[in-house]
Amino acid sequence: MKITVVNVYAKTMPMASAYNMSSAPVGDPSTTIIEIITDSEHVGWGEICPSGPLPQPEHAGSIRADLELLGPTLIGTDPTLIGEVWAAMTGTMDGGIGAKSAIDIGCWDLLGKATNRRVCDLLGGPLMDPVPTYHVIPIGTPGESAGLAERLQDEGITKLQLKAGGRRIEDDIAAATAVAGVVRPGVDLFVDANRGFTVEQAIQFSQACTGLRFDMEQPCHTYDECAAAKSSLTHPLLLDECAKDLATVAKSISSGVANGFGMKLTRVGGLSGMRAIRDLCLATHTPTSFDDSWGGDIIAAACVHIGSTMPAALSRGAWISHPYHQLHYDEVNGPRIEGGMVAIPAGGPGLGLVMPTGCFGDAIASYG
Ligand code: 0XW
Ligand code: MG
Repeated sequence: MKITVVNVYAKTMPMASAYNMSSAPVGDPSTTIIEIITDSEHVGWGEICPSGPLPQPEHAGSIRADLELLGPTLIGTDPTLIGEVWAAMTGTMDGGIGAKSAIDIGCWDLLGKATNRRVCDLLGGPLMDPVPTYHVIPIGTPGESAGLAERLQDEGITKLQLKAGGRRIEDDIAAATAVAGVVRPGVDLFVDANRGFTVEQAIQFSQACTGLRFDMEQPCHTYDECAAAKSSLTHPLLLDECAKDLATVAKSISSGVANGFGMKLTRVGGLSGMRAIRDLCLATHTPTSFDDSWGGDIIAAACVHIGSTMPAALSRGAWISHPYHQLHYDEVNGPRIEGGMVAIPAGGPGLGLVMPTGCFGDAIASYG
């Protein structure tokens, strides 16, 4: 199989409900869709959608600029030889991990279609189907947050992420206390400041909430700041944004800094990079989630496929943004939350999605 054309599409994802976090509210993100056309009957789909230009280094414009370099490089390569595709990409540019990750996802989709296997099967096989997910409680008042936590648990959600940061620490302490007070047995709670706390604030927050059952996710901006806070925290520490690569993940585990991860596929190399982190977490009994920043059915399907291959005891869930935009590309097979769980897309091999013709309009760029 050879890649003949790479098409790039842009699609705005209007918000269906408010979603704010310490760096900024999420406002109608623009997703980038990659269509990989080959000299066979198979087409592969990849996607990356930052939630905005503040919560992570990459944004729609930088990703599309990276694809201007990477797209031509892919022409003539065999997408089912994913290591060779990565060699071609890393031989083209040092950066661009987001665009490279989205291309990686499209290649796994094609490998599945070429071998008539689902992506989860190619990754070792699903240990769960459906897969647990977690739901975000945006930054709000204690009453709003506790009320949403109650409703979500009534809907079967068993993992809750409370957003924090970007306001008075007392307000975050009050919200966390209110939510922790309504979390039921068997439900996991974690408080994600998205890098919004200083070291001092992280320590103050944790010590003020001592005795409340939750994990703290990415409280401070950098790895070093989180490491500095760690010994003074009275809660397990999860790393997300600063866990930029396998080396950092390995270091954070071996040093005892990280008790788990919130992991985004397109920060670490797509399904290929996430597979390596999954395997390291398996080997060290370290829980991780399988997420991305935002996006539609394609990135959601990738998260659910690889999330299904993690034993439940080490799974922090596969997060999808569907509840906040309510959009599907594939109305039949697109991932959705039912009873706190997401089923593996069953539309066929690869990612299991059937993309309607022309569903993304005209390409904004085409290579090949
Ligand atoms: C909940 N997420 C995976 C989606 C949003 O982009 C924020 C992110 C996180 O946990 O940081
Ligand atoms: Mg996070």
